[in-house]
Amino acid sequence: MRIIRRRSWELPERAVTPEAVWRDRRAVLKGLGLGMAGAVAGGLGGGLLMPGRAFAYQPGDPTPDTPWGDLYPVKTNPAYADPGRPVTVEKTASSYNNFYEFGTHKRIWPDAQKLKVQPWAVTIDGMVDAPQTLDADALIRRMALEERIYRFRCVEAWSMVVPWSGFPLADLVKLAQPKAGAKYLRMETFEDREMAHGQRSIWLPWPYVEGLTMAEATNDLAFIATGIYGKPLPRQHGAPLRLVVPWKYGFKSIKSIVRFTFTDERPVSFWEQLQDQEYGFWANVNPEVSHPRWSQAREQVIDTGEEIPTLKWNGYGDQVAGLYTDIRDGDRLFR
Ligand SMILES: Nc1nc2c(c(=O)[nH]1)N[C@H]1C(S)=C(S)[C@@H](COP(=O)(O)O)O[C@H]1N2
Ligand SMILES: [Mo]
Repeated sequence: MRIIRRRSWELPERAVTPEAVWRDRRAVLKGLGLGMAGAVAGGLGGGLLMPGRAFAYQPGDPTPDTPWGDLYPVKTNPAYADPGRPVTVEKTASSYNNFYEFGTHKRIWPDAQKLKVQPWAVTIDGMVDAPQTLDADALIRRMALEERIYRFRCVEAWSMVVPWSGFPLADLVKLAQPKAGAKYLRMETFEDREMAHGQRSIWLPWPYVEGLTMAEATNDLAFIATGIYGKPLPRQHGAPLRLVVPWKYGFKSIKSIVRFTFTDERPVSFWEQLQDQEYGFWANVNPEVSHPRWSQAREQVIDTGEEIPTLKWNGYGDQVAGLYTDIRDGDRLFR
């Protein structure tokens, strides 16, 4: 067993796990006659320990078993070449992840290697003229790929800067040909309790779901990442394709998507269903609107632990602030 020391920028899990989850977890464990001792053995402390097994793959290595690897690296879009901050060290970004399907801690990368990424069916359905199911490989090959370096701000007050490869979400919307009545895009992650042990947690509302308005989904910043650091997306980052919406808190950037559904009903997202007061639908970054349990004024850079001020819209206001001028949701726009 190797003990991973917690770095200064890593909040203890109990500080960031939604209270509702904790309450429910205790209730469930009590019901099962386990109590907290069982809970700890069952993995609440698992964030600090990693299996001693030797993994052939290590963070930063080429992504194993991804036949679409020949597509990368791709050309950087000059509009998104300068994030104004140093790019996060690749190994840091790919060994500190949030992916509840594989555990509630940040060291999920070894477990996430269980994710089978081929074949991977992607379904586009709902209020569209061109409903279709196609393999991720075919979808990715159809799209014009580019690289974009984005700032990324998690609701837990840490941040990174990474070069994503992929395509604008607007291009997928074009492919789908939504009907005039479609108002939202709902996205859903895979569901497979054998592959992803985190999905055996009955207190979490699987599958992971996220949603955007059509105006958000077709904004130029909204991006489907299929790669990172010039390689196909590693499993822990949400292979084979995940959303990136850098003006919103990180939980909106749903991983390992299997379904895009166009709808006239506002989707209820995974975190919203668990704890609506803390993790709402809009979740736009704003240093002036605190999370109910911590300030959002500053963020810790995951490489260095340096604390920097958080920017409204994560610094992307020129491109996105206009999307919200007619929405009267007050502070709810920022939570
Ligand atoms: N399916 C799924 N998508 C998810 C999550 C998750 O638990 N499951 N976590 C979210 C959160 S809270 C964050 S901060 C980012 C982390 O992305 P990264 O691990 O690639 O940095 O993924 C988001 N997408
Ligand atoms: Mo997050």
